[in-house]
Amino acid sequence: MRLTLFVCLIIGALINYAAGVDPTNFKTCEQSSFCRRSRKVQSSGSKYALIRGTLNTYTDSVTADLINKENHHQFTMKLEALVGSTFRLQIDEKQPLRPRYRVEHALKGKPETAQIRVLESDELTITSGSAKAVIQGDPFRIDFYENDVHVVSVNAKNWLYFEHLRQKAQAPAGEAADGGDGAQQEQQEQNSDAVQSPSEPIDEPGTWEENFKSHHDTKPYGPQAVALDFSFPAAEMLFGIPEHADSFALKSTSGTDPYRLYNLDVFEYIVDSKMALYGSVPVLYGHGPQRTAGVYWQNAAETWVDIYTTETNVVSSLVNFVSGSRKSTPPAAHFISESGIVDAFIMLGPKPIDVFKQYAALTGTHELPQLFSLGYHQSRWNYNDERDVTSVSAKFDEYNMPMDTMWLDIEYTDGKRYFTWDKFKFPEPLTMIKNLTELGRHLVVIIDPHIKRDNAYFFHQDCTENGYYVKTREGNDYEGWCWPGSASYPDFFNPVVRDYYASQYHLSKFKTVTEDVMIWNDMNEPSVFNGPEITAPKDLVHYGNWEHRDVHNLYGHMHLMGTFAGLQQRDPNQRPFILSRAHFAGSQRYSAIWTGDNMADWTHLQHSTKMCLTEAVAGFSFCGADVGGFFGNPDAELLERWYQTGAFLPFFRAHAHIDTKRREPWLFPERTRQIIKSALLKRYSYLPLWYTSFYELEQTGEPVIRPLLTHYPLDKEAFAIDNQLLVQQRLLVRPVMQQGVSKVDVYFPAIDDKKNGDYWYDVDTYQRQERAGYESIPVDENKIPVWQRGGSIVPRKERQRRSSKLMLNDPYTLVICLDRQGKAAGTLFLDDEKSYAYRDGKHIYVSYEFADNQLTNRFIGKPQYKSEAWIERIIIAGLGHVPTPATITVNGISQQLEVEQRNGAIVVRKPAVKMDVDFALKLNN
Ligand code: NBV
Repeated sequence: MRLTLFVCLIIGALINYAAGVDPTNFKTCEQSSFCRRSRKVQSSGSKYALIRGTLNTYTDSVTADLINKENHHQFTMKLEALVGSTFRLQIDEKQPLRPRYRVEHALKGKPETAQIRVLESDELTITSGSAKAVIQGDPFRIDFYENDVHVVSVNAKNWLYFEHLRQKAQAPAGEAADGGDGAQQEQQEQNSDAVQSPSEPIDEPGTWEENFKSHHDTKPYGPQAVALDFSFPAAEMLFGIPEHADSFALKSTSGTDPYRLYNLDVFEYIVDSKMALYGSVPVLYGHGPQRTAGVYWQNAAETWVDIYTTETNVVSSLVNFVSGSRKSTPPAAHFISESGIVDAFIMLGPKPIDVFKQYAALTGTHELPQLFSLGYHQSRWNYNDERDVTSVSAKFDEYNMPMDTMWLDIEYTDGKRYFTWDKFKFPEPLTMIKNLTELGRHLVVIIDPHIKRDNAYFFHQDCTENGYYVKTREGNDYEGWCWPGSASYPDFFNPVVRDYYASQYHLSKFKTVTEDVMIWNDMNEPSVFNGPEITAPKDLVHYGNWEHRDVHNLYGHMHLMGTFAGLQQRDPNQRPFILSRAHFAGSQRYSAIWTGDNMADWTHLQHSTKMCLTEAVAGFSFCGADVGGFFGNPDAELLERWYQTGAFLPFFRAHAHIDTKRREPWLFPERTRQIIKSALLKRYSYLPLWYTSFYELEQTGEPVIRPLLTHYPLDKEAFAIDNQLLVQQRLLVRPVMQQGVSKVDVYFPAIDDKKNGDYWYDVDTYQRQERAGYESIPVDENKIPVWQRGGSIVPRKERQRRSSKLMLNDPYTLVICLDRQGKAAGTLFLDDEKSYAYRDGKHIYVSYEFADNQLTNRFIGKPQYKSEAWIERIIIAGLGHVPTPATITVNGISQQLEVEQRNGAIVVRKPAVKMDVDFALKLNN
């Protein structure tokens, strides 16, 4: 019986995978009763006011009580100032029937608070540095200012909505308490009092229990939604709230469903969609030419976000037109969550980079990854056995293509029992791993969170005996279906379970790997084949007696915490590499992410840059998409273009579904092989830039890849561009992502409103673009359109190796592209590429500057890492003359160097200066 069910589920799953997403497997806002209820407020407004005389003022915060004027329920409101122009607003019930869930573990620590000054008049004005909040009592509203410019309003639309916990008044009308689909429900709604205020307790269908398809949600605590609106008066567009397969600029949700944040395993997801995907990061930004601000809505329950954009607001434009007013309704977002409290961080900018850093100050950054993880990863579901792994690795050598990491998907395990190996296919994993390691390569193995319910499996025994699994309402171990068949799910919210889980990664336990084997955590939304919306039921119970409903979007995050701790404990001096599918705010501290099960078509390729740009501004710089597309078989052209695009996204991995044709590069004709090889080599030549960028991300919170608006905030044309990206402020990348094109339109952004642009140098030819605006750029099949910004210096390594590890001591090339003033600057970071020694200063961090025909270096901190590397070549573009010779001075001794011309640049050959030495290189006029 069980076996039949399992086979049906697997077949069902595979059919689903083959047939594409079935949207009816996932709820719409209408089918989600809290979303429906909370959204209704948009037409009627709500009535919350501060209660006079309840104000308390502290050195860094104010508190006051709030009342719902319709039902008289009371709430506490706390507004706290944080360092770095950020406020935190928390609203909770004053006396809830039971505590409401407050998100833990997303912030990197307790945020540092800042002193405030309070001025009480009709309104309450709270100032902290250049940040100011003005609280209005009735109706409750807060306006936030940065340097006296109004940037964010809270509750300006009066959509605050807080369902207080209450006793169920009476049994819900009829048995059909159904929040799901069906005419019956609609009828019941029509019968209900149409003018009834949505802030009154109403027992409409779905309030106290809810059905979706065959699933029943018992909702033991009843309705408990929270919702609030945020307006951005200085903004013209909104972006953020990954993960959606949609454009970078958020679209209006008028007439559509809101964007949904609910970690889900969506098969063959569709693009241009607001449907939820694997990750949920509730951070949203509003950007306009003068100001950028953001809101981090810290809530881990299912969340929907309605978006109001300026452009689509036809009514307000008409009103403005008629009244002659130039003011339009500012863009706004309405966050709606199923449970928890209001916990919102309002980040006031003023510039895009400031607000990204403010968010990073709250939730942290990825730590400096090991260099190998920035190289190229070769994966598929599955490499079948040891021979397969070894021979794929050998083929990369045979074809002289660099590759750093081989991946093993679920089939390496013994019957999907994680931490075990299939002994027939992989009889000698340690030997296989050693062979890879000796070649300078790594192995990553998958470890999913579902645990096979097999009494002979040690992990299941331990979890059962110790009560480590997530529980049903009745207190039993929850049992769902996933790859192993019947499976249970460790409750990673329990610190004891996390410790246990972490210890499984220790080599004393997981004996068949080495400390160099890294981890891929998949299916951690969690994915449950027979669960509602392919995930866990909301009425499951976690550690601390919290419902799954409260914490759903954090499950993967807690899983990652366990894995990260395990890898750090396994080898305290090696930086862990983890790839995760599910993620929440703060998961970037533990893992890289990828965009899940995309498809081998051009629109999915196009969405790889859109999605990773959004992830990057939400903290996840370490983002990539399956190169080639997971489902389906890419033709040669698509595969080539996908490699070229992937080479300029931070996480660069080819991966494919088990049913796809093998697609390792050598299986394609010579021409394709060459194109892929040159994309790989290009990636490896830029590793020093990627590495330095990740170091700087960790130090400053500045994303590695960035949307154009980051550095061109004034240029409205650039705001929504998401087929181009910046790598720091140094490269502009516009991958070719359309079929059969011989040219692409590239937008060179303007630095001011007079349409002046930076200089941009084509990295292959050094041909210079001097004006802002669109240019049509010819592209052949080999071309990856990439420019280096005039004014920047980029470190590269140009020797071809089998893997990044073998490049450790290879010499550097510095590429200097001059700006209009003949100047340039840039940094380089290097260390042992693997350990935490850099945190004790064992690194070289150097800033190069070019001005007045002279290149100099300056060390940031004392260089304390002994590197064998040296500078082999200096390329200077934009000089306008060929200076022969150049003179280098090291330790007071000068030497003349050869200079030659290469394309539009000059090359100074063999300065041969070590990386930790001061030097000056003078060019003749
Ligand atoms: O483990 C198998 C796959 C994996 O290859 C893919 O990358 C994940 O996103 N996994 C999902 C489970 C099933 C996918 C159909």
